[in-house]
This record gives sequence, structure tokens and C-alpha cells, in this order.
Amino acid sequence: MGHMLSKKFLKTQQVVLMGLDSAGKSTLLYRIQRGVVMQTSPTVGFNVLTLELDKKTVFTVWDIGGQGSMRAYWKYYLENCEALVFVVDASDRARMEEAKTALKKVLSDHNMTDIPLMVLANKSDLPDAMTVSEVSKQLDMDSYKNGVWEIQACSALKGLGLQQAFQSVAKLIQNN
Ligand code: G3D
Repeated sequence: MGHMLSKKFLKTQQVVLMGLDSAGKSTLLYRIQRGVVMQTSPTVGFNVLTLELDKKTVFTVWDIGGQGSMRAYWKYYLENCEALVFVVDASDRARMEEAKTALKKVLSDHNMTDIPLMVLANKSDLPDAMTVSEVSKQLDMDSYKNGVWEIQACSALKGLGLQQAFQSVAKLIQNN
């Protein structure tokens, strides 16, 4: 499966979207979706969704909370990944630690060396949402000194900040 996917996506920009369940990934995709959902739930026993945003950009979406067993499959997607978008629920203080651990795991994959990262502090419309600097601190972003990363606030529900965020992702890919 991996080999076929790798070949298929070779000519497109592959953006991998990850985050804990409930971070807002589906809502975000729904908001930005212009293409069609190409593939959902392959038969390997976990949910992965692939979405063709336009002719050149393919999003692969993963829920990564507590799913360590799926890590063996990430590599097929991360191999050609040009940017990682990591979505966090900025209003969910209780799960920040879990998000931090999950992000650390992904970034430790050797395919992620030199891949730019965009952290989206989602649900910024909620009154108790953390600011980007709070989220950044909670995720210990300062420890990624060697990597290229950015953090932006957004509200997938209201559609706020998404356009800017994905323009920045495109820039990060361009500059990489
Ligand atoms: P996931 O795909 O990452 O698992 P979902 O997350 O997109 O399913 O979102 C989980 C819940 O968070 C949904 O609420 C969704 O409406 C809500 N949500 C997503 N983005 C935002 C946001 O920007 N602001 C607010 N206020 N809520 C958001 P339900 O109630 O359907 O579970």
C-alpha cells in the first residue's frame, strides 16, 4: 500500500494533518474543502482520510491520540510529506500534555527531519481558549529549535484564520 501511495502522491504537495481526536480536523477540512474526498478508512484498521484540495495539494488526515500501533503506517504518508499541520484544541487544557506527547512522537520520525510544521491553535473562538503563546509553551515548542515551525490561531468552526494558515503552509513549503 505504501509504495503505491508514494508513487501516486509523488507529483502532488502532500500535507499531513494530525492532531488528537476532537481537535477539529474534520471541521477544518470541511471548511477548506474544494475537492472531493478520495479515500477513507482503508482496510488496515484505522481511520485515515485523504483529500484532494486542488490539483496540486493532497491532505492526509490522521487522528493520532493513543494510537501508537498506527505509527508503523505513518511512514508511508510521511515519506513524501512536505508539511505537517498539527491541530490542537486550544480550549482543552486537560489534553495539552497528551497533544505534546503525540506531537513529539511524530516529530521524532526520521521522515520528519526538515519538514516544516504548522501548529494550529484551533477553537480560538471559545472564550477560554489559550493564546498561541500559551499553546506554544504547553507544547514545549522551544525544544524544536532545529526545525522550521510556526503557530497560528484559528477557528475551524467559524472559518477564521484558515486561509492565512494555509497560505503560510504554502510559504513554508516554498521556502523549504
Ligand atoms: P476531529 O476531526 O479532530 O476529531 P472534529 O474533530 O472536527 O470532529 O471536532 C470536534 C468537535 O469540536 C466538534 O463538536 C466540532 O464542532 C468542534 N469544533 C471544531 N472546531 C471548532 C472551533 O474552531 N471552535 C469550536 N467552538 N468548536 C470547534 P461536536 O459538538 O460536534 O463534537
